[in-house]
Amino acid sequence: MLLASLNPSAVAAGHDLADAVRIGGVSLSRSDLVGAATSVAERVGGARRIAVLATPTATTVLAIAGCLIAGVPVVPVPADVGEAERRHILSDSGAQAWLGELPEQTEGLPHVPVRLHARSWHRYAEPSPDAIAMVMYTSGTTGPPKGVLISRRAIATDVDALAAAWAWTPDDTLVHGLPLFHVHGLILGLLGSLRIGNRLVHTGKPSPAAYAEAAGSLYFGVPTVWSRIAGDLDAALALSSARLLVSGSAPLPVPVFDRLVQLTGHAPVERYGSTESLITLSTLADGERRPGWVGLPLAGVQTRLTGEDGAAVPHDGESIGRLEVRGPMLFDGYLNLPEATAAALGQDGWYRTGDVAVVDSGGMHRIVGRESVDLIKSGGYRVGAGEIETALLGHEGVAEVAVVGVPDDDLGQRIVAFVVGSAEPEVLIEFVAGQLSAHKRPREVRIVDALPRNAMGKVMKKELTQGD
Ligand code: MLC
Ligand code: AMP
Repeated sequence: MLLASLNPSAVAAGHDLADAVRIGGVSLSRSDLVGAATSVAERVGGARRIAVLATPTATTVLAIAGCLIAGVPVVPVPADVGEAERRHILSDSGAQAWLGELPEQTEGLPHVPVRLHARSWHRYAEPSPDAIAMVMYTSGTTGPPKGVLISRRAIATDVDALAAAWAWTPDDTLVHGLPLFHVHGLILGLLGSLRIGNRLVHTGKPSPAAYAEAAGSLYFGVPTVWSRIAGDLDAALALSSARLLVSGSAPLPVPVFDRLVQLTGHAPVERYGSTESLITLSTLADGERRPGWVGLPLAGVQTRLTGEDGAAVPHDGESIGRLEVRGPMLFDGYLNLPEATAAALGQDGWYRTGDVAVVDSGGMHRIVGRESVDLIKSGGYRVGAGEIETALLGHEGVAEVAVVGVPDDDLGQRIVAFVVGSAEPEVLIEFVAGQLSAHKRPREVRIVDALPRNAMGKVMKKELTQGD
């Protein structure tokens, strides 16, 4: 079973857990989860795809678990989604209804409510591991977000490999406050917990105070979260009683790693992955944790580095190459995009991550950066420059635009838009927040007279950020 801890026979035989999931002020026992999620399954069974507005609530947890019990692919929609992105996700995915929380605009789709107190004890057959569990939208360098097809097998094998790497067991209490519409918070945080059977405390937002108060054994965070905790003495001290602190989704700065060691007594475990590959590399609970390095391949994962000419790059700890990964946790392609799928995923099963890396002779990996300046990581969110540029060009006060990621102590990268035009910066920031999603809004808009272009007319983005 994908959600192994929700096995109705085991729960009936006394393997209940009173506070299996705590979220949004609601505590769900394991039998609440089985009964209410199976009742959801009965109402969506047979649907082709279902959209879930992934707010951090018990409703979202039951909606997603219910779809997975019924074998209906879920389309998680960002909780802060804007108009254009919502329309794109719904039309591209062909979702047939909203399940659970409702957005401001339903785009004409019917709504299936989730009833927290409904119960069903129907037994569903486990769907095939090949079946798609989820269509998760993620940014590329150009165009609108792509729907990544994630199978049940990918989720199960990834969670199991991480459990082995981190000694993650039902005895853990996992704490995190990450969004439930991306791999980190949803697949690892929520589905991982429902598979392994540990307690999950979702803090709503990943604030240092909420993490400190939750008294967990296992904590997940993006580097922005760890950097904020490292700057909050009380919160950091409270985490010293934890078992394992795990960082991922973006590079963890070495000074933050060092500060966490100093204040909490724990060297954080770092792991690396993506929406397309799930998590493929990690340092180990009982192994070396090296600042600036993201670890070894998980069980079943192979990696390789290739040079500009396609030749293999040696694993000598210094030579830089394009990172490719292969393993059972990889995606099944992008929905409706055979060309983009072929460009990213070879016939031989290797996924071109778009990251450049070095590997040492012991198999330890360090991520050096991204191949393209047009994929930005801000607060752990992946944001395509092209997507924001297209949105801004839709505003009448914008004639030309270039979007870049500028180094930022808190967010890793800060989204900055350089605009030629007459619009006010604040108006443009709100415009993007309303069209795409609040987390994709530029934090800064700089109005300029012209953009630096090369002889071909292409904007020279590196020149734009030289002073930052
Ligand atoms: C919100 N705000 C706005 C706004 N919307 N201001 C102006 N205009 C708008 N439209 C305000 C909010 O009210 C809030 O104020 C403030 O801006 C900051 O809000 P925010 O943007 O939500 O929070 P911020 O502090 O910037 O977020 C940091 C963060 C967040 C770390 C909490 O970036 C985050 O949750 N990141 C996680 C991303 C993630 O999970 N990535 C995983 C991808 S999977 P106030 O007053 O309320 O503070 C992946 C695979 C892998 O990568 O390897 O894991
Ligand atoms: P996403 O699809 O949002 O999961 O983003 C995937 C990208 O996040 C990867 O291709 C990397 O660029 C980046 N990433 C994830 N984890 C790490 C990490 N531990 N260190 C550096 N970059 C990371």
